[in-house]
Amino acid sequence: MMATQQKNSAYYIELENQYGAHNYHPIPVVLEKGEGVFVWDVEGKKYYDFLSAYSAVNQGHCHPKIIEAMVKQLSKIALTSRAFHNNVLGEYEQFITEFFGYNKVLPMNTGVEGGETAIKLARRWGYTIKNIPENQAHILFVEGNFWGRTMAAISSSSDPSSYERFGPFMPGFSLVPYNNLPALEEALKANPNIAGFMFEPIQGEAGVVVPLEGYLKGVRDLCNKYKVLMIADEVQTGLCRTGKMLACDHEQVRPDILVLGKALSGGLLPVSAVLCDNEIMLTIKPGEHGSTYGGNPLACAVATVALEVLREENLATNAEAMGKVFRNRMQALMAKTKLVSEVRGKGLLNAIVIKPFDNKTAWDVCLLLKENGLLAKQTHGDIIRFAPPLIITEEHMNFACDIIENTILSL
Ligand code: IF1
Repeated sequence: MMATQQKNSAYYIELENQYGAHNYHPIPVVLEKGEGVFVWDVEGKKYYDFLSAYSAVNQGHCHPKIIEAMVKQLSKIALTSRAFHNNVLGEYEQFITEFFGYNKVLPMNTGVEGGETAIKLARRWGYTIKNIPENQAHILFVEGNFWGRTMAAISSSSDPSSYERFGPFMPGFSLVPYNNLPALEEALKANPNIAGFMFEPIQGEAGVVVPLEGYLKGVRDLCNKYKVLMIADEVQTGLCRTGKMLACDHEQVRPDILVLGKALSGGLLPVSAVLCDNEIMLTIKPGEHGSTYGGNPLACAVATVALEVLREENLATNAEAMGKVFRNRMQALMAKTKLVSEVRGKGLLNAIVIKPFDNKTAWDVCLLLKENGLLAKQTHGDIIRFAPPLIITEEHMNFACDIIENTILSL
């Protein structure tokens, strides 16, 4: 009798290696269950989830209220396509546009589709309203940006690992330094055909790069001055992650186009949204943009409750408070070790910078954190991003910081 293969972590990792693309290098842990701030692997080991699926699980894993809304809608209808109307989309569109204060929403699925949609809207607005000559519309991005993996997204990237050997690239894109208003103004002054400026209010993938106080306001003023659409990619920073409903709220700035994703569904399915006012949104006519699943009844039902949960549970306030607890603990840790050279972030989007030591790196720290019951992932070599679900309590935040502190001091 063949010994039955024990379905442990090694079994699942080998299957992925054998049959899946090798487009990731995951931390070697195989998750089976998630609830709130915790996840469990197939051996039943429990971990703090300090990545939150890159900020898609702000409300905590499998939030009961969002699951309930999902199951209820699933018992009726999940997908109608936009060839027909349905009884969920309109009420969701009214809800989300009032929630964020815009005239209209264009519903999509992934964050990168949201970015693509925002760029198409900006270009179309450029031709229709700003009278930019056909095919001359230009979009400005910032160095260090990350908004996904499509050809347009990597065409705007400054990271060779994102774009190398995937050319040729989308024309009409160029980069300015992040967090640099004079450089932005110079670029805006130099080209009358710029339709939009797309950026993250805090750069996530770049390693939680927080711009100086006043940058968002400065961008807003320059976009007004040069009649360029301010496009805020809040796919990762939005939905209470940085301690406000939107990261732009820290400076009371209203982008012309707002891109949301990730936690818009509480981590249950891909849901993204692009919000803007009529002058921009109505430049796209019927049949000129869309997607099979965009605005499907299931996504709308889930996103409505996912947004309600953010408000009802005051997750922005909690993110602000727990982020302070985290950064205070990490500042105290910095004083005890030379391995941590910087702590930065806002709300519960934070990162520490690890000084390499006896050829160990941030990756090795993440492996040890996993052994000690906390999951996090490094970015760009020496930076570890820490982003737990926003429901985390002070007690659990301190337990988690104990794990981080003990792990780093053990090195
Ligand atoms: C992966 C990174 C984070 C994003 C911002 C748009 C998108 C993303 C600011 C696109 C997506 C994801 C992609 C995901 C890992 C994660 C990530 F490490 F890749 F860069 F969060 F920092 N704007 N970020 O961060 O949204 O199309 O993925 O829904 O594995 O590639 P998407």
